[in-house]
Amino acid sequence: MAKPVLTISSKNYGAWSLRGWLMCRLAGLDFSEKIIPPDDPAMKAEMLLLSSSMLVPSLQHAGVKVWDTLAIGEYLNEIKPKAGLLPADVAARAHCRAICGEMHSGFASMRGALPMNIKAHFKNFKVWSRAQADIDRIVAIWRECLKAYGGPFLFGKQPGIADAMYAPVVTRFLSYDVALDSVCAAYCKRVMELPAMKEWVAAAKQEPEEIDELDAEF
Ligand SMILES: N[C@@H](CCC(=O)N[C@@H](CS)C(=O)NCC(=O)O)C(=O)O
Repeated sequence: MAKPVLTISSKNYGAWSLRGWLMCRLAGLDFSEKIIPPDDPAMKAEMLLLSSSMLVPSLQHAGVKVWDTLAIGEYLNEIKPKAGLLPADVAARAHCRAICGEMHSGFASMRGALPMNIKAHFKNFKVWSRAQADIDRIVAIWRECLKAYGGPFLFGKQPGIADAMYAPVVTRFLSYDVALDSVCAAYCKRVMELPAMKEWVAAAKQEPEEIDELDAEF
């Protein structure tokens, strides 16, 4: 069987790419990655073959093509049930899906004002009030999960889909110098210490291209 392929974009700027890639890693999937530069119009045609939405990440596995990050996470949970990407308990699983859904469809102000940019570090970055409201909600989500399931990850002992969904928020909080309480700061440190995260960050730092005016998450 051909190796699964995950199509992604920039490792420095691609927040959705990071989420899908980290889910594949946490699932223990042996995959190869195909990187499509986000600003290369010539790649659009090829992208349509790889992802029906023309967006990345997109996973090709055993003749199945899955696009959209949450669908990829659910698919990985089905093919790798032992990886524990979703919590085993039905109530915790519902909670996990709810906070992943919030991340997937929400926090537009935070995403717009603080686009993922792993290479950057903006000291004393001024966060505008709507983005701060998103940050406050994210912090409340993290605190509630860490308390309810005992940490060190959002749903307990091992990292899963929820941690992958919020991983680009962790990198943003560090890039934009967002002030955090000790519980959330420790959670960010834990996520950044995951071997897969270290690998992603190292690759992001090696990326040559810079995008000057980035006003939306991609
Ligand atoms: N809702 C989608 C969002 C994916 C998305 O916006 N991907 C961005 C890159 S990280 C993209 O493919 N942009 C390419 C383009 O706009 O041409 C998901 O969950 O996967």
